[in-house]
Amino acid sequence: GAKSRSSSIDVPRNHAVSPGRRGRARGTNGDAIEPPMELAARAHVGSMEQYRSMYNRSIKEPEMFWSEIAGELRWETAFDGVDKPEEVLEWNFDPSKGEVYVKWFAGGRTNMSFNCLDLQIERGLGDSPALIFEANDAVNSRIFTFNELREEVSTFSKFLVAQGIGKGDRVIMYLPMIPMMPIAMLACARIGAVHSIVFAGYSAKSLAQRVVDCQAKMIITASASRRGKKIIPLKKIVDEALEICMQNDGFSPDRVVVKGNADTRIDDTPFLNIDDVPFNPQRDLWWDDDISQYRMDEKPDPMEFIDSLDPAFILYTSGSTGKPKGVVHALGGYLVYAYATSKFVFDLHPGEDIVFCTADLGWITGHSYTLYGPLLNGCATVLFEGTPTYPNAEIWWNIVDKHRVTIFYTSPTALRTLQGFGDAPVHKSSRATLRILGTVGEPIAKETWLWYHEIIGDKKLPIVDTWWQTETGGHIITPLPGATPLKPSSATFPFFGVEPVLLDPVDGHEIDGEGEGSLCIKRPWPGIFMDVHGAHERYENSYFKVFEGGYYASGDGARRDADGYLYVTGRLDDVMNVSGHRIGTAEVESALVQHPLCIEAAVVSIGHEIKGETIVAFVILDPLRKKEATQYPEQELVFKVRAEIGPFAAPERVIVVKNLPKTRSGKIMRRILKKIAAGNIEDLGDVSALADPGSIEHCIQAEQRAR
Ligand code: 6R9
Repeated sequence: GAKSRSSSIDVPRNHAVSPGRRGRARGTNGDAIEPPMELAARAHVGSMEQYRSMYNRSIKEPEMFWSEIAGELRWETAFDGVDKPEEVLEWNFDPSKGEVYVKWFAGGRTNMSFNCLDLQIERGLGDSPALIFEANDAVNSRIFTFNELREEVSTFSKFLVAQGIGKGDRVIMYLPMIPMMPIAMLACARIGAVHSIVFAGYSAKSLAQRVVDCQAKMIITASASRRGKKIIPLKKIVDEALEICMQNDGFSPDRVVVKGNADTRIDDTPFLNIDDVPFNPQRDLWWDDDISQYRMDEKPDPMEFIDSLDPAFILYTSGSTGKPKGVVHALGGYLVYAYATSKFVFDLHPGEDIVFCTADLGWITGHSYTLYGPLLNGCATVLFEGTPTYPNAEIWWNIVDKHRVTIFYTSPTALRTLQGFGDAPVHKSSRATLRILGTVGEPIAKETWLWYHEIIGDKKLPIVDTWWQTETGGHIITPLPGATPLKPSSATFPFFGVEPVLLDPVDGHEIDGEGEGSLCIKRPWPGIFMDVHGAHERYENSYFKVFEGGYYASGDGARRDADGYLYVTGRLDDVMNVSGHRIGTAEVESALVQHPLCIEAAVVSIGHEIKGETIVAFVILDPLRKKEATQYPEQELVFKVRAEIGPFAAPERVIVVKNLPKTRSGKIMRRILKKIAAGNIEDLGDVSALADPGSIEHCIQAEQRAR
């Protein structure tokens, strides 16, 4: 459709407050909270003026802007464009003009592991802490300096090479948050192998699907994971997954490497007897038995510089169709963007800051901000194996005090959980070393934002509400802690190089000024993903063909206020967000209908106090199978979803119905089911498209009966 392509940049120009002054700002920006003065004085970006001028340059001269930042890292071979800046970035976002592609820093050769470790050691940080491991049970804590971490990584990369893993080979990790995970990730990066982390809460079937999709040559796992008082037998799940791979696809990875974990009793914790871990000597290796011989190995370190456009990793994420997408990030762009966003958004100073990002390494937040971003900036990162409420709700704040954490980054869902325990557990800690708080994963309600600010931050600390996605590699819309006046629940303004627009969902025109629309991005930033693994048409269809004219469509909606502040409101498509986990309605529906009892399913999410959203499934049972059914088909269907996807995707309620509200063309009207599930039946909106109006009354009654 026709659209105005204004080149205006949505950053408020009339911001009347000088940086560093706290309290009330003048102008329309009434209640915005100014950055703390001491922070602004030392920050990489210390005022809105500085942000604006850097931002404008990043849009006018992106090649120069990003070349300079890339130059702060090590390139074995310089990327093209040192003399001709226009070669730094080549791209096309518009499928009507040809294939969609983005190429940053082509011709350059670099290495993630080298930049995270060797470069920092060269700069004199060898004896500084790099990885601070806090176990589920505190007696198992351990700190690795940059030197020590490089030693571990180098040893493990020698092992990988000896196992026949090389550049481009895919390695899946299904591991708890223990040091072996970052060590294995950095070792893969060191030799150019492509890691794909599968969050250890996924089921055997989900793991199998990913193993086959990326044709993994090796799987690295642990005997078990320990989460609070729970033991999860990971190796057993891996064996189940590989059984499924063999049966369905005749595929098997060459090797499974197993790290012994949770095999000792600590106080009254449960543990896993090592003899109970299934082990296949033809295929499996114990990490602890086989690594030691490489420690003393005289062979040279296998570190290899690789092309900027080679894949750094694959990470699977949910979309609006049933099959998860393997998001592929290119090395050069991802490296530069993880580095730059960490530097500016967390205001990192090498050798000084200590980052505690609570995200599991199985999610993108863990990749970019638990591991790579802090190390690339010469900062220590905290790796916490446990949960926020074990042994009690003080644990995170104890870790903050114990390790003198300066940057704390978590999700609204975790904050809501802790808020439920009241303020007392927080007040037992000082949190005096903290400088910056961050949030990510879902919209943060004003109430939670204020609790974070007042109780955790003692009203002194800025909160960076960072909006971004697996696909974007790093922060996209976010405050800068030393510059941006904050408004609760607003992710504020775009990061450098990002040009966001709000598009009208109906005709696709750009909405300028105050308004609400579909959040899209007009041009590439270095962290943008380069493909969907093995499915380039999905890359184009899901992200670049949603609107005409060459836009990256995020799938989220957003609102812009009169001061230009952006508020991300949530997904516009069929993707749900449960406790910060992305889950497609189609994924859950396809799990449900795989149960012989279920012939049709419609899944929606409704608001939930702690989880943000929770899942409700409407199902039609097979009348012919009713007799063989158990007494509790609803429960069986919940188990089915747990087994197919993982416990975090289980519906909170399953409601049995005889028919579903559909349009005449057969599309399920989830909008109506959502209201029925939430008990919101006064105003169901426009129901004129319904094929059978009686289905609504039927579903309402079924919902009420099921309560
Ligand atoms: C980084 C990450 C991405 C989806 C995204 C959006 C939601 C993330 C948010 C946010 C509002 C924020 N989301 N951060 N919504 N405010 N600050 O979470 O990646 O797992 O791919 O999820 O999460 O809906 O589209 P991912």
